[in-house]
Amino acid sequence: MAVQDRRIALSNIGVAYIAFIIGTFCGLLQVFIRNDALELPTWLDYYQILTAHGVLLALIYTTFFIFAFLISGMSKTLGSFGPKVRTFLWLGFIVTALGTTLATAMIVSGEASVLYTFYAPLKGSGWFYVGLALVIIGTWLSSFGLIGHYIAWRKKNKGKLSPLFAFMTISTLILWLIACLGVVAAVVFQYIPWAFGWVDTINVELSRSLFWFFGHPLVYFWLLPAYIAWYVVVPKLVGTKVFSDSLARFSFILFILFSIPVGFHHQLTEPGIPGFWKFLQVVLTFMVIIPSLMTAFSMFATFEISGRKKGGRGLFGWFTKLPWKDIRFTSIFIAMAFFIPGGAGGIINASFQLNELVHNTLWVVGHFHITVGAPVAMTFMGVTYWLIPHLTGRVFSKAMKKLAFVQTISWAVGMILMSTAQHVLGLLGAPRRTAYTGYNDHPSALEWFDGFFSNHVTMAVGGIILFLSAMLLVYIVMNLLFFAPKAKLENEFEEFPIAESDDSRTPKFLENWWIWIGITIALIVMAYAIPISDLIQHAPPGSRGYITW
Ligand code: HAS
Repeated sequence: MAVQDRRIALSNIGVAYIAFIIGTFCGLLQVFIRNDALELPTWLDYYQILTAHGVLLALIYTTFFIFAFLISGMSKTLGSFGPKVRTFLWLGFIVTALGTTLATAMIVSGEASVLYTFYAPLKGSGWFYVGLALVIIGTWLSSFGLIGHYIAWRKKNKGKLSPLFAFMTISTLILWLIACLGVVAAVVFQYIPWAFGWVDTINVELSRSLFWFFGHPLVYFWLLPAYIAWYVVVPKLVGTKVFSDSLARFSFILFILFSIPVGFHHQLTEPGIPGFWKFLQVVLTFMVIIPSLMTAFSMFATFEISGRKKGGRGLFGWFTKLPWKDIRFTSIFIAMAFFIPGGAGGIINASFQLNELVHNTLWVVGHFHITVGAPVAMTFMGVTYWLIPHLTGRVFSKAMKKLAFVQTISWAVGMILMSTAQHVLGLLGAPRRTAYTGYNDHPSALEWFDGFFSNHVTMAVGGIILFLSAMLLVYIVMNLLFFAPKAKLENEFEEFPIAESDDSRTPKFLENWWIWIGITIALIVMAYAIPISDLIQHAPPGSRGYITW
């Protein structure tokens, strides 16, 4: 990889980890506030911290890290970028960073306590939405840069399938660009005019529907780069090839098709959307589970093939032959293990009737901590351990590897404690997004907190362990970025692990993007055209539309 490309990737990683530090600190404050153990100064409130925690970790850490990973992988697999692509990537980075700074300043100053989902009827300063718009524009510029690089590669390699990493990157970016259309429409045509006072009202239900048009595929924008590491990096770490090139590519295509027309599964309890459209989108949600099941199948097959090749016998003997002492593998394996209950929880959420039980409770908070907070975040951590030394040319020393193990295990323990407490409390009825102090007026609600997992101490212990683990990660990141000695010997250089993938039998039409974009648009029109046009036509004139909660 050219030095100039490394610099772009490292700058993205730098901002990702600045957001990570502030975001995790807000998370620590969060558990104390919920436990009534911390009284905030008058200029700071629970919702300010909750918004900063969600925006900085779920939206900003992920986005910058994802681009760092995709930029590195594209430069690695398709060759170094040309000057035009680099200009796009730098511009994208700068605009996203400017947007992040503006949006964070608004949150910290108390002008945008609208939570990371930021939809109406909550209202923030207009500048907060301008900041978000800049974040999206910045990611588009970076996406165009990477897509341009890919197009140039395909022109030079006519008739060839692109390397798996590049194929998966382009799928992720297509998904992202289409998904953003919903939130861009809401921010530009609804939130900004409303927040700056140019119009008096907003159609609340329309704005929420446009948000979730974006909000659900957003979670796959986080997940797919983690899946890239699972499909492309993990087989190399366990000493084998990609299990099936066509399965891997097809699973990513299914994500493009089915991750967008499903946003109503976040709005099942809301009025204004007829049951038929909700039901249709629930069915499509069950379709988007399939590529994850294919991924689970492919991962188990990869592990078994590798373990048996190394002499593992019997039904489960191969399991013991996996490279458990390699932190690059172990961290990602634990991440995968979290996705088994995480995915099962998602299926519960998506089931129309069961959603009634869990919606707007702490269960949902538990769900996203064991999806984005563990499978995705722990994969990014596992990637961090080798990606930074690969980019800086520094040594990932034995001492740091040991610390990385402590970091990984402690993150997993903290996440198990905290998310189990959140799931249990949610089932008992504890609402999400509610400062704990409110419970004092409802003595019967206090009984929720008497359980083994569902007590204050478990949640706080989980939260504290997570924070300590996060600080350990920051220490390792700083070491790998600035302080570790430069690698000199051949075996000290950290590799970018990319497994071989046999595409000789992969059908070429899988890489004909126009087919998949066409079907995606058809599915979106089928799932959204009528309910959205109804929402536009039937919003009571001059009112705020449908008030929901
Ligand atoms: Fe979700 C709410 C449905 C996946 C994130 N989700 C959320 C929210 C977030 C989020 C952030 O239908 C909250 C939004 C808010 O603030 O309001 N979710 C699903 C479904 C899936 C799903 C069906 N979610 C995710 C992923 C996320 C994420 C991934 C982040 C990255 N979710 C919902 C619904 C709601 C929701 C409703 C709304 C709830 C409400 O009412 O508000 C599926 O994609 C899940 C499919 C996954 C699987 C698992 C496959 C397992 C694998 C691991 C294999 C393991 C191996 C290791 C190989 C079927 C691939 C072996 C290890 C051993 C130990 C043996």
